Amino acid sequence: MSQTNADAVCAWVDQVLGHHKHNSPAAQASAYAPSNIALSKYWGKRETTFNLPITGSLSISLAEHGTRTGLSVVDAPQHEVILNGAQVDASSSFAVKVCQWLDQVLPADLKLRIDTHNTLPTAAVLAASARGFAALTLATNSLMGWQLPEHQLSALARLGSGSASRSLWHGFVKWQAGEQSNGSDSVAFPLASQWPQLRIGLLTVSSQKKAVSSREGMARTITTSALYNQWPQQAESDLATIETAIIAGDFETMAKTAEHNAMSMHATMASAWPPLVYWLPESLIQMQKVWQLREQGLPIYLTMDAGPNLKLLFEAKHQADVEAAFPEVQVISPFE
Ligand code: 2P0
Repeated sequence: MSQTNADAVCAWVDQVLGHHKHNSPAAQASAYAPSNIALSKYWGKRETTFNLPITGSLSISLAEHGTRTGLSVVDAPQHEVILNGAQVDASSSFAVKVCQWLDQVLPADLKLRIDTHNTLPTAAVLAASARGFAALTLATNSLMGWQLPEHQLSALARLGSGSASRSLWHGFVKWQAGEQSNGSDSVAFPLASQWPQLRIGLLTVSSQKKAVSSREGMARTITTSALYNQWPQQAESDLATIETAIIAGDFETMAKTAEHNAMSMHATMASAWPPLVYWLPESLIQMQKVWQLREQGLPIYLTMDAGPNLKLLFEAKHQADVEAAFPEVQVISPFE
């Protein structure tokens, strides 16, 4: 991050927190944030210091599949980061990002112990940064007594990781791209619609850490993929279609558009250089199976993120058929 950009982030944070930046912290605080899966994806930034996206995106949160983060004040020279009970090496990318975020929002002499853990083992295969920075933001808001409005918490979470802006709520959440250079309008908010029959199936192909981070993958795609030129227009159109379909309770349109959106995002990745293919052979086997089942009349769709795992979209009335076809699937009911 250049010094000028870092200064711009500090100036914005100081403006948002005002005199609350120097509040006395509580002894400890804790917060929960769910994982989220984008139905219309975030892939590409117009600015990298504030994590400002080129397009809006829309996600569904995964209920009890998330992260709980506890914070306590420590008398130590550095923050201490604990992940699932184990101390994280201060040089790891996770610890570096967490400490950088904390140093932007806390008084310089305040150091914390950050104890963060997945609430369910399956959460381990879902991207950790979104729920991690959302839980960290909520817990810090509580520890420091900031009492910030939700849109500002969303913007603060975004500084840690773009998709974290969407993980502050349950249900459907929309992150609007915004236009301001300091991101004050690049915030997420929950949609009113509920969809109790909606089911998400996690199909884990691999839980290995990916070789290329989303952050690096997006940058590579934008700079080297000619196909990316068509992405912003499709992404905005898909987002609008999905939002309308959610309001109408139109499963086929919502899920078909989500799958098409994910496949198109992966096409921009594959046409980057060096090519970026997150799929494994087993991913393709499972994808073919989804398409075959759909040909046979089962209304089941898939979405995938920057990794090899599938997320299936279907409704409760087909859960037994989906479980019979994919015995290893983990089914999530986002609204129950
Ligand atoms: C999404 N992904 O909308 C998309 C789909 C991956 C594929 O948000 O650089 O980890 O921290 O802003 O938030 C992953 O991106 O990236 C992501 P940064 P982040 O869910």
